[in-house]
Amino acid sequence: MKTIYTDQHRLRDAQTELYGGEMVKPFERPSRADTVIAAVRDSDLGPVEAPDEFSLDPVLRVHDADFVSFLESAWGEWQETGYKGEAIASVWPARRMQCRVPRFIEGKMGYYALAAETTITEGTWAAALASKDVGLTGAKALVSGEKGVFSLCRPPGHHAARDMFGGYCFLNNAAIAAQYLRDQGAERVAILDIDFHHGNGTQDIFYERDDVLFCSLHGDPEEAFPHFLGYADEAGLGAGIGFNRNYPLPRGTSFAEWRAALEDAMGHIRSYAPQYLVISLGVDTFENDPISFFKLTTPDYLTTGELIGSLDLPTLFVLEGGYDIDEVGLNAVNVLKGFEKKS
Ligand code: SP5
Ligand code: ZN
Repeated sequence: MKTIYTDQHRLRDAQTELYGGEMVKPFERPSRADTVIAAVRDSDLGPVEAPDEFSLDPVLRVHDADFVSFLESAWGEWQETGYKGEAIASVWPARRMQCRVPRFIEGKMGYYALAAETTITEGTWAAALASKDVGLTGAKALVSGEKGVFSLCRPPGHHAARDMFGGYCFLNNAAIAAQYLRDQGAERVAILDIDFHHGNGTQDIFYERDDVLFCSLHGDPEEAFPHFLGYADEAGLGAGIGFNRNYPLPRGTSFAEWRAALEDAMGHIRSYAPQYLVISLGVDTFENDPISFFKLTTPDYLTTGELIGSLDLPTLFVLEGGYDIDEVGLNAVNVLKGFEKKS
């Protein structure tokens, strides 16, 4: 299978993340993608290709225009204040306050942020744009008849909602790609999110729709980020009822338990009979991941890829999380290898 990749991801190089009350070096750092592309090149997976450039049109199909303008200008506006640090949200429209966009950047940061760990920096917007191009180029290759494509996206995307960034995400690469597939003529697209964290952004974008099925396996939001979405009773709204499925799983979840949830989700995907499948591929389910609590091992990712391949659907893999820098490449590539073996 082809891998779509660009070095432009390095433009996202934040120096700070708010973690446990400290400012630490971000877990979501450039070396993640460097490790993954090295593992792809070391494998016999197939060619690495550069992305095409797309306009903002496919982005505006899933994100609000004011949010997109905010992302574009936020770093410049933050710099104009004279603040010395990276742009960070510190105040929110909390309960019983006014949910409107203030003029000053500090207010805008809180309006558009869903979490404070993710700063905006020089180069963040350029990297986010390149990352969505990586996703869209993969989708385009599927439309041209490829069976499986790996979009090595960085920064990741699944936490980015219609009008919110956070969880290391700015533009929702998987959602943008899925919408593009719809706009190219597919009637039904399924998104299966296997990142450790709930794909709150993707759920938000498609929650009221029946043309995109969203299934997510993740750490129980009672205990895991993003805490305020991802519960099992979130089934969709309006036309979307029944087309959103969450599988919150407890601390210490083993592969056997995780696999049972995966197979249940796969059953729903099979009955939905989509033309395309988009996988939000996070490997922060790994036993040694520094910020997560599942217990998957490196060989489990091969099995995961085989299971996904057994759906026998044109499949786009979009990279999301995975923070054990030493193993993130091998684990991600194992999913892809497993898929190729089976499909
Ligand atoms: C794309 C993606 O994987 N985003 C994840 C963003 C998570 N950010 C907040 C992490 C807070 C982690 N708290 C973990 C406590 C572990 N001892
Ligand atoms: Zn994650």
